[in-house]
Amino acid sequence: MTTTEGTKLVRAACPHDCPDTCAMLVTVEGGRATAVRGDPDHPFTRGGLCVKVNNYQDRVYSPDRVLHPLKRTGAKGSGQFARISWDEALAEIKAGWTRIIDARGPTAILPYSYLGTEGILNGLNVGDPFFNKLGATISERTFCDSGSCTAYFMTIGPSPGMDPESFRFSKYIILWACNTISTNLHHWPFIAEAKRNGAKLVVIDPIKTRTAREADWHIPIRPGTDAALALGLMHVIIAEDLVDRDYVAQYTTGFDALKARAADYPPEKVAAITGIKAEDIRQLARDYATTQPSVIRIGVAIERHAGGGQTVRAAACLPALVGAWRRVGGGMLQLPIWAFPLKWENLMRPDWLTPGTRVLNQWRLGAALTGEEKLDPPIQSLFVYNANPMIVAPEQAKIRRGLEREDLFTVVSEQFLTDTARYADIVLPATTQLEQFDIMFSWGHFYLSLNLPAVAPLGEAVPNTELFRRLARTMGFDDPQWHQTDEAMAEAAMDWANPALQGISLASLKKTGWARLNLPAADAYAPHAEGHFLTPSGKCEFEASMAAAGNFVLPLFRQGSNEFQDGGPVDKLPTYIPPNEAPATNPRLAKKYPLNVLSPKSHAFLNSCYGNLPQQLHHAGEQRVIINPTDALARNVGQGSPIRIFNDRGSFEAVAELSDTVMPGVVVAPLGYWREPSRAAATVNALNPAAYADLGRAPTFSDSLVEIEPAEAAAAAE
Ligand SMILES: Nc1nc2c(c(=O)[nH]1)N[C@H]1C(S)=C(S)[C@@H](COP(=O)(O)OP(=O)(O)OC[C@H]3O[C@@H](n4cnc5c(=O)[nH]c(N)nc54)[C@H](O)[C@@H]3O)O[C@H]1N2
Ligand SMILES: Nc1nc2c(c(=O)[nH]1)N[C@H]1C(S)=C(S)[C@@H](COP(=O)(O)OP(=O)(O)OC[C@H]3O[C@@H](n4cnc5c(=O)[nH]c(N)nc54)[C@H](O)[C@@H]3O)O[C@H]1N2
Ligand SMILES: [Mo]
Repeated sequence: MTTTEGTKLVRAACPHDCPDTCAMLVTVEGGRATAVRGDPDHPFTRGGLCVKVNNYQDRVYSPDRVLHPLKRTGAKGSGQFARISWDEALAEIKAGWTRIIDARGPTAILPYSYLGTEGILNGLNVGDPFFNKLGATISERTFCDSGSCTAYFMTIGPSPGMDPESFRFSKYIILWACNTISTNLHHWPFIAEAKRNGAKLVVIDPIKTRTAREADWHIPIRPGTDAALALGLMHVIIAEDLVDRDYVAQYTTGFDALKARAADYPPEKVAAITGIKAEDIRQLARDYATTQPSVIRIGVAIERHAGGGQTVRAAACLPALVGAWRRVGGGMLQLPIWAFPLKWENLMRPDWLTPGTRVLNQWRLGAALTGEEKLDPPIQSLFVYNANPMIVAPEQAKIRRGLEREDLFTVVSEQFLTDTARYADIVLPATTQLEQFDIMFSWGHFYLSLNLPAVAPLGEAVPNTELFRRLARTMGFDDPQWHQTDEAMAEAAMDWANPALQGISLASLKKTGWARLNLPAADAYAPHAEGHFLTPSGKCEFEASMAAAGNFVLPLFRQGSNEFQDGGPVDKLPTYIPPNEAPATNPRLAKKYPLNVLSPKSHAFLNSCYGNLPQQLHHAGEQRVIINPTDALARNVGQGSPIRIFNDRGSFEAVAELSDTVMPGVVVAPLGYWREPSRAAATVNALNPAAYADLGRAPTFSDSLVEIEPAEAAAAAE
């Protein structure tokens, strides 16, 4: 862009797995990036970056970056490595994999990845063509919103839903299991503007988060009981005749059946389940139904318990019931990502899948590696990129035991020696966003962005696209796929002829950096004012016709495969499935472990990214667990004192933060701290279960009971 002497400004886009996908401007002086800032002209980013990313250049130039291929020299996990060349690393991989494939076949190899970068080229699907071609076990990646997607598709279909910018026009906003100020910061100004214009903001969350503190009404709820609340709201809306009958008649299916279902959830019963007063449930239902346009923003956290999918089904029925979709600023926001016309088949190459190839869900990593899950052939090699399973996946102790296996050949592509990479046999160096080209969609706004490389790759780091080109060459694959440049891949990744991309091209993006999809403007966008839902019936399906075929996971979360196993029957109507682990449903377990642990996102980390970097660690402080003073007193736990948090799955240590921002019976351990430097070499996922939620194989992180004791007591007892 603008060039003064030796200085240039390069257009980039934040790579992180976050709804905001900020437009960034990178200052480069003498070939070195010296600053990043938000693009002030971008209508969503508006010039600001968050505490995680506003010093991104320090991530790029961190002395801890992995800049060369490494080979393990010490015990697994010791962090002892020696530098080797790329040729040596690739030769090791070829030898290891050839041996394994000859002996046990390619499904003995398991790829494991998620969204270290969200770029369309380097992100979710970058490894799929390679592993599909290789015939490795298919990795089912249901880390985030998979249950929500299945439920949303069953109810509304793959609709972008409301424009996040249209929140300016909302009069009643419900943030449901969503901590916007920490996890979707750039959406906040639109909500704040609505508030200034008189909108009411309600936050439904067991914790009084930064966002809940800004709300007109914070409603604490027992974790995992949200579907009961949604059904209770429907009960009141129907009983008090607050239904938009015309909208329901024209644009929905199954109202009578839904009415009968909702009849089972009178406010008093729902109060006993959720811990919310019956009068408050009535009030919320009346205000939500009558203050139009009203909108529900669901967070990803809403799916993280046994009934997570049906919870999203229930929430997605509410806007149609009250006719909220009729007006700009009304409806629901799940993931606007469905607005981006991608050519997924070019990204994933499902045509290279071998029918019947084994699928392994990523929550099962610990069980698979330890042999608890009987697999034939067993997993002999693990290839991790864009992910840090030791920190983000449940059953941490099992994962560690699995990664310690001497007979497991582990390769990790990383920017840093994470808790996972420390267990690798081979580590491959990965570039950061400032060193690579990518094109970015967003799951929080309607802008397509281009990320141009600002600086040359550091050391011998390579983008993921190049990583898989090299692996393909190593394994003898020579399809045109592996000869494409990144730009050619970007051309092939999008359906440029789609009306949503009219007037937008790679060439135009190179000039502007970003462009709003060709959709109606935010003040005119009411996608379902007259129905047009993207379900089989074209209506909002209270009674989901797709439920008859059972549960499913979107192919994009499973390398393009649409062969789903274990799809049991699904209730056609939204229903309340109680948590697996709660005092009301599992009193025996709750006697031993009375506290429900939540592990939401940290304000200063991005999942586990930045858990090792000084600015963000300084902001976050030591790993702490927030506990209500009543619960703390009963356990002899004082402010700032060291504690042990445990259940039958594992334990970790942290310091106690006493605060009535969490309801009694709930404790909070923010996600993202690294294991190795922690007090007892363990983090919160040591405690969390690998059980699936009801739909889309979503995780059950909010469905986990624990107990807490002073750490001294734990030490004395040993
Ligand atoms: N700062 C920061 N921002 C991020 C991320 C990050 O790590 N850090 N990660 C990004 C990613 S990958 C994602 S998916 C999004 C997630 O963004 P959010 O969906 O906002 O995720 P969380 O912070 O995990 O959870 C939000 C709130 O849900 C509440 N909650 C948990 N269980 C329940 C429940 O059963 N019912 C109700 N009503 N509330 C519940 C938690 O208390 C928490 O305050 O954030 C993205 N943005
Ligand atoms: N307890 C609990 N567990 C959770 C959650 C929770 O709320 N609570 N949230 C879940 C959710 S919503 C999500 S999305 C997942 C996130 O799971 P992950 O996507 O695994 O998240 P990160 O911890 O950020 O790990 C990404 C890794 O990729 C690396 N990386 C970044 N860019 C690149 C690149 O270009 N190339 C390569 N090769 N590597 C790169 C980063 O350094 C980082 O170590 O975690 C899930 N796990
Ligand atoms: Mo996520």
